[in-house]
Amino acid sequence: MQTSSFTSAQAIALEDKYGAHNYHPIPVVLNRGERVYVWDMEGRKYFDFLSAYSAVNQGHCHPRIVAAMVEQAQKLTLTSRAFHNDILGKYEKYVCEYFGYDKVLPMNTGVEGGETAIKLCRKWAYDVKKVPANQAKIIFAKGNFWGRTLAAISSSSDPSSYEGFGPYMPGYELVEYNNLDQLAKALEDPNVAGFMVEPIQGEAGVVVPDAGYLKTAYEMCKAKNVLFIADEVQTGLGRTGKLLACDHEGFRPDILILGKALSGGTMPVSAVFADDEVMMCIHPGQHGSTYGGNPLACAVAMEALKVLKEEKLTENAEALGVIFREKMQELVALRPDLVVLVRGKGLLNAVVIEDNGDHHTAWDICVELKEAGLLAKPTHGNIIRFAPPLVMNKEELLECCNIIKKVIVGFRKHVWTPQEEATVELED
Ligand code: IF1
Repeated sequence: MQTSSFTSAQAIALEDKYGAHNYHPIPVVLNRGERVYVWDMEGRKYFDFLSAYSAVNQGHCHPRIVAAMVEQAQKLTLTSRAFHNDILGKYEKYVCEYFGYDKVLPMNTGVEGGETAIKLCRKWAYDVKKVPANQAKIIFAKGNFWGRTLAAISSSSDPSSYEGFGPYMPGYELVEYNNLDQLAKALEDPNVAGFMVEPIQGEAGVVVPDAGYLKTAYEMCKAKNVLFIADEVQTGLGRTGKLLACDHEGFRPDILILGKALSGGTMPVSAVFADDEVMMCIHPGQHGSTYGGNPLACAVAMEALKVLKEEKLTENAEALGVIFREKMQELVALRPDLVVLVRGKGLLNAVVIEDNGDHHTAWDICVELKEAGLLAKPTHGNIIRFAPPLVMNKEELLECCNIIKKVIVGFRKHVWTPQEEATVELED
């Protein structure tokens, strides 16, 4: 029973008055999470099908991760990198062996991971590849998303990300995602240092490239002495049914960026991996972060990775993903007017909604899903991303599929009033 008199409406009003309006959340105020569930302030329980954008792969408030966090927090939380601490080296050894790289560079957020990867790649281009000073180029795929910094939005092809924030970072080139001809053309330039890509484009709407695209792109980069940089901030750590999404195609990126679920959703922890040839291009004073590699992050991330392995979450994601897509495919048959297609890998999936361009339908479905006890959020107007924590079991997944089915089958489109139009901002 909820005894507090502070209501969801009041919590939302406070955010509205005192917080920047850079988000438009689904109107639900959460105050507790456990495994695949979250609860709102009124005590209603929901299945979480966003997992904080895949940061909570291990489930909300995983007891082992929370325990590791509390234990370390009572001993030592932060030293900065001006001094050594007794856990950083152990963490670095653990993760390098876990992912199969010579070295790791610890950071905090995913976007810092991307920035770090690009700095590393440029430095390698000048020191090793011998690209003339300030001429290094990084290729990105259209539709990419790797965060909100100026360097990140400079590579974006989405106006809502970049418009109004120029001037932009030079030295970038965009090619179509899933287009090897365009990549081949771009790779002709001898000053190209790297190709940075998401194995599945998350923000773009869980866009899965053709089988073989990534591996071939990697081989093409190899042939041109260009570094393949995999942004696995969202796709990594079991989410797609393999430890890394690149594992589906059996190759190891030259630079690997991880974040989000590296800490099981408890705090920002990111990491960039490379072998010595690349990582040893960075020297003291050239890169870092006050919090990067902090003892608390190290303890939490090690436990988060142990949980992932010991609870076989990757295997679970693979198995449940097959069932989920099968069930969603049934909805395509049941409501062809509403459900266009389902795509994804493991437990990173999206359902594309037919909305005749109104861009309200997916939002309305998500609001109905919320009312039915399941939280998901639309992206790009008509795509609903479904990404539950990987600790979900089959019974729970089937229960969730039934909730989605009930909502979709019973859904009736309605035309928005001008007032609804004015109050709901549909961007992510
Ligand atoms: C927001 C989406 C997800 C990412 C990849 C790096 C980062 C992200 C592949 C940066 C971040 C986020 C951030 C979040 C929305 C979001 C997102 F909706 F845009 F598409 F996950 F699906 N690389 N993704 O997906 O990591 O610095 O945020 O830790 O609100 O901006 P970060």
